[in-house]
Amino acid sequence: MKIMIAGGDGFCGWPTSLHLAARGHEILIVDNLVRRTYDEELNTQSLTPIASLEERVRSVRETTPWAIDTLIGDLQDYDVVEQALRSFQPDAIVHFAEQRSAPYSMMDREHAVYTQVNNVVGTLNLLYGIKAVCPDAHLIKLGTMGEYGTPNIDIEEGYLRVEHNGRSDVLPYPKQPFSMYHLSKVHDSHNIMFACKAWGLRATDLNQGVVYGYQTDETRQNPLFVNRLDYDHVFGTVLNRFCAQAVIGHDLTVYGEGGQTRGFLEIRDTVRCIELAALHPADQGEFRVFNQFTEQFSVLELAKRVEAVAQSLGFNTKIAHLENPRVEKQSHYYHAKHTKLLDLGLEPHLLSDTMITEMLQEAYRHQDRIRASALLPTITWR
Ligand code: UPG
Repeated sequence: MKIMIAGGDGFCGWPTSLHLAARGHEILIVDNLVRRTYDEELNTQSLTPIASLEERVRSVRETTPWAIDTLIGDLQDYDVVEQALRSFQPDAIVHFAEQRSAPYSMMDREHAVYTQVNNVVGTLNLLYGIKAVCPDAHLIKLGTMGEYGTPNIDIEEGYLRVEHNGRSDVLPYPKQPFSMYHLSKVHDSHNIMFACKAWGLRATDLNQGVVYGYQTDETRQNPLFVNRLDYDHVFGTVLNRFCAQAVIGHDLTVYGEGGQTRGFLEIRDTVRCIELAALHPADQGEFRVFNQFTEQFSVLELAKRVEAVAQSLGFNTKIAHLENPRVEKQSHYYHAKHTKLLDLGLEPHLLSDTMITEMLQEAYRHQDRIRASALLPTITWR
């Protein structure tokens, strides 16, 4: 297949590009490299040293038979979108090209507006571009489990059967997102659903949980393929942050009680889920939703797992309960369905102590790159 990967330079996009290329698909990465600019703005950096996109793709060409091309551009510019789609004529478009940090979106008005405009306009341009250029192509959009929030009932995969005043219908599952960022994904979901209905496009919204890990079989193959690993309070996801904190003797930063429960998955499952969605496209006119995670944990459970493994390796690791900078329930019911990707053949890599050990060892190897000032949360929701 010809697969365009918008956001192919990022944390999920780069390993997905490699994974799909290694399986013989022809890849076009479209990316404006802004993820690297956020690091400069926030005075932080990936824990792992990463090559530039140019170096990454050059070394793919020199050392593998994989086909990856790049186009540097911003999806907010419709000409870029149309040019990419016309020249490449993709069968599928994977869309990661969004500002994906909740804290970043909550910094102030400017960052909230940037996040929502960037995300919503980029997706709208893609939808119009697909309609104009390749209406048969399958849009695979990264959504988030954070669209649903934490309702006191089971979370379904996208849709809920509702009985009301003696009638019943299957309706989009109610959305109670956690941040201005998560809201942008809700807006996207509505726009994509409408485009499928009105124009007959085909789309899959992958409501992904919190990702941990950073290496895949392909990123391990060459030091220039290594993926980024964020540990800072803005872009680092919680388990990866705990591993970085442990190796420099920093307390594990549990926000509040730590009863916040979320769906999680390892990055090796992220790339496989995208592949499964691409291999089994949505029907023409269908807006399909999959919940993309493999296990659920509370934040405190994860902290205890990391604490135990780190202590067994000789680190002096402790858990600290910080005042929660976010507005979120800290003790709640959580049960989210996630069977559709399993039905397509996903074989999950569940969280293991071996995995945590590898993460700690890797973080320890690069500990001199950790900026302690980037660890404590300074952005509040209030
Ligand atoms: N948390 C802590 N301590 C930390 C960091 C986070 O207690 O040091 C808590 C946080 O309050 C939240 C949970 O951990 O309850 C998860 O937070 P985090 O790992 O930052 O993930 P999200 O903010 O949910 O966002 C990530 C991705 C986003 C994606 C989402 C999927 O950044 O792009 O949509 O996971 O759920």
